[in-house]
Amino acid sequence: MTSPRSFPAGFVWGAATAAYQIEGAVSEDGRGPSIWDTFSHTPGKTVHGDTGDVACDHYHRVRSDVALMSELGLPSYRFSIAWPRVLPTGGGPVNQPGLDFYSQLVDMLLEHDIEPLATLYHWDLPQPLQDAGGWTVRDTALRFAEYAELVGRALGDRIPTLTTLNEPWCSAYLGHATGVHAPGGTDAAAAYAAVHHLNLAHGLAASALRTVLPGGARISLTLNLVQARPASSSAEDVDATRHVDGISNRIFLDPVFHGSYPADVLDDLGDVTDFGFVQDGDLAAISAPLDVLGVNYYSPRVIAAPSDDNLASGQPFPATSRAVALPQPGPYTAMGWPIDPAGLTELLVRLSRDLPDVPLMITENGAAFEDAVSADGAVHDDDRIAYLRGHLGATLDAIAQGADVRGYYAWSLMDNFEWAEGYAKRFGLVRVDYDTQQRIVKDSARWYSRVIAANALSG
Ligand code: IFM
Repeated sequence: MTSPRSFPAGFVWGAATAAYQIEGAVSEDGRGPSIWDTFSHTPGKTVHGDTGDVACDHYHRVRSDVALMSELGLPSYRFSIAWPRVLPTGGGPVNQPGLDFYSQLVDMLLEHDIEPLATLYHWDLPQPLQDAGGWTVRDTALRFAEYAELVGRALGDRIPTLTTLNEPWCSAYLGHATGVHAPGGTDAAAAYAAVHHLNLAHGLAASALRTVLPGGARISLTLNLVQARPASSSAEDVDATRHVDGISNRIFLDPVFHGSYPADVLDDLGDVTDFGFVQDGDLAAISAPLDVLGVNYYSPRVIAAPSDDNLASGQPFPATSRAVALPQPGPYTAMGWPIDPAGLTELLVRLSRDLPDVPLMITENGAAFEDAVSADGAVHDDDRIAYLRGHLGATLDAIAQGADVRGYYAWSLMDNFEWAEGYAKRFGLVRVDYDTQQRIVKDSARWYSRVIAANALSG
C-alpha cells in the first residue's frame, strides 16, 4: 500500500449527465421536439430503436435523484438544460414550466449544498431550427445567444458556472459528416459550416451571458479534444496527425483563444470548403473572454495517412479523407474504446503548455462496462473503479507536471440513453433498471464517494 495522493485544496468533484439522456417527459409541460427526438424515432438510427422518450424518467424523479447525489456526497452536479424545454421552437416566447423545472432543480441542488454546473447545449437542438438549416446556418448561432441570455438572466444568480456548448466536435462531425448522430447529415462541407456556427454560437452566447451574469460567475466551453498520436514516425503519419489535431482541436481552440482559424487547417480544407461562412467580426466574437475550459476525455487515437492496408483495418477519420484512425491494443471498455489514462495526462499537459492562463476542468471521464446485478443485489463494477482510479491518477500526474486542473466530473451519474447506442451501454455510477426505474448504487459510486471525502486517491 503506497501513501494516498492528494488533490489540490478546493478541487471540485462531481458527476455529469445531459438532458436528453436522462429526463424523458419529451412531450410534457410544453417541451418542443428536438433533433434527437426526430433522429431516435427514425428507424435504424439507434440500437434497438431506443429513444429518449422515457430515459431515466429524471423529469419526474428529480427530487429523489438529487437526494441520491447528496447521499453519495457529491459536491457538484453537471447537467444540461434542454433548449426545446425552455424555448420549444428555438426562439419566441419562453415556456415557463420548462424554465421552472431547471430553476427548481438548481434550488434543490443548493438546498443539498451541491454546486450546479449547467450546460446550455448538449445536442438537443429545437427541431424548428433544424428545419431552417440547423448548425449549417448562421441564424442558429444568433438564436442560441438569445436563449443563453434568457437562461443567464433567469438562473445565472444561482449557477456559478455556465457552459455554452458540450462537445461541438460531435455536433458538427458526427451530426453532419458521418451521420451517426442527429441530424444525420453526411456532407463534410456542411460539417465545417456547422463547426463555424457552433464556434460563433459559443462566442455570442459568452458575450451575452457576461452582460447578465453576476460578477464572479464563470463562463466555460466543453470540448472533447482528440489526443492524437502518430502511428509511426513517417512524415506521412506525422502529417496526418497534425491534420487531425487541426480539424479536431485547433479548429475550436484557436478561434476561441487566439481569434483565428489555423492557417494549416484552412489550407488542408481548400478542396472541401472555402470558409466563406466566416464573416467580418466573427472571430472577434468567438474569442470573447472565457473563464474555464472543460475537457472531456475517454481515450486517445492513433492516426495514420490513408493506405490500402490501413483503410481495410482502420476507420476513416470523420470529415476528412486524409487520415485514418487505427485499431489500438486493449484493454477496452464496452464501447470498444481503449483504456489509456496516459492520454489524459498528455492532453492536460499539452493544454496547460499551449494555454498557460486557462484553468481546466475535466467535465467528463468514465466508462461503459457490461455491468450485472449480482445475487446480492449489488453491482460489483471493479472494472469501472479501475478505470476511474487510473484516470484520476493520470489527472494527478498532469497536475504534478504543472497543469491547472480545477476539478473532475465522472460520466455519468447514472446509466442513460447513450445516443446511437441507445440503452445498450451503461456508463453510470448508479445503475438504472429501465423497466422499474429503480436506482442501484454501484460499487464504483461508493468508491468515488470515498475518494471525494478524502480528496485523495488511496494507494
Ligand atoms: O454520453 C456521452 C455524452 O453525452 C457526451 N460525451 C461522451 C459520452 C459517452 O459517449
